[in-house]
Amino acid sequence: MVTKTLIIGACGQIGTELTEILREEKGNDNVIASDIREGSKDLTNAGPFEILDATNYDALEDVIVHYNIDEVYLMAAMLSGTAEKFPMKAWDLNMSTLFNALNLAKDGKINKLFWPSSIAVFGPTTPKENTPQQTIMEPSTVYGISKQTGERWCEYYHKRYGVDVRSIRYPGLISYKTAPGGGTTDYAIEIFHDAIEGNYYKSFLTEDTALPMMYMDDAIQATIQLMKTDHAKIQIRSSYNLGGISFTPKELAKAINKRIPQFEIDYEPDFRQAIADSWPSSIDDSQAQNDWQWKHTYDLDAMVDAMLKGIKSTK
Ligand code: AKB
Repeated sequence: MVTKTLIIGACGQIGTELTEILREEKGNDNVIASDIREGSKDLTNAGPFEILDATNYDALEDVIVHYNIDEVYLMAAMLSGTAEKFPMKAWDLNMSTLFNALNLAKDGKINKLFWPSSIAVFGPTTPKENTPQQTIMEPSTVYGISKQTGERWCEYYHKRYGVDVRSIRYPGLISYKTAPGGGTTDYAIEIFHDAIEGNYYKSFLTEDTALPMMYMDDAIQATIQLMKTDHAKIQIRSSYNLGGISFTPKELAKAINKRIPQFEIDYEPDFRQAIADSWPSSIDDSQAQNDWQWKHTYDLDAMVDAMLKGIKSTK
């Protein structure tokens, strides 16, 4: 029997592509997309869609009961850059949606929950290179604090109540189908649009700021793979490190330059530089490799080719 899946934040950067792939796998009617706002017609017309404010427990419960939902992907969150501007709003959104979903799982209304964490759980005192799964975590951003706290609660709900919650610490995610919103790693997406439109990009991070990144196809594969993994194999109930590729704005610009020789870049760091400086530059994901055989596919060149081709195809 095919189970029913609910995606919260389905119109966002990850949600859009996750909904598309899960609908291909499970059939359109078995994947209920939801968001606080209307998304693209492609997404809302292809299968069931609900306007849903997941900070509202009753509204979330109604949708879950109405569609007899088995598993939930909770992809709604306020990202690092925006969260620094609206700290309380970010805390409220990021935590209340998680608690609502965890409590519904605890009460047996859903069987499985995916919740995204981030490399933002790490902070300035964390080892920067090849950051291990278990290490010092003293995040200095509002977003990072909310994600670290969320991880603790996920593990607690699993240990105390047996909730089947699974999570990944996403690196910066790079995609062209839906614009990201308010992240520090967003430069690595903007740069492609500006390179194609005007051969020029002004980076808000310095040329040598290395950050862990991943092409969206890999991130979606990882997410679905983790959710399909046998319960007994999942050793980590806080959140799994996921590595991907690591590069600086200068290295990315050079890779774009090879394909668009006229492309030029300048650097004018803003408040997001401090956020990036507090994060790791590369991640050790051996625990995910061991527990659920994770392996990424896209390297820097493959990602750059896919982005340029993808953006051009939407013009
Ligand atoms: C952000 O930059 O805030 C996100 C993230 C790394 O979680 N992309």
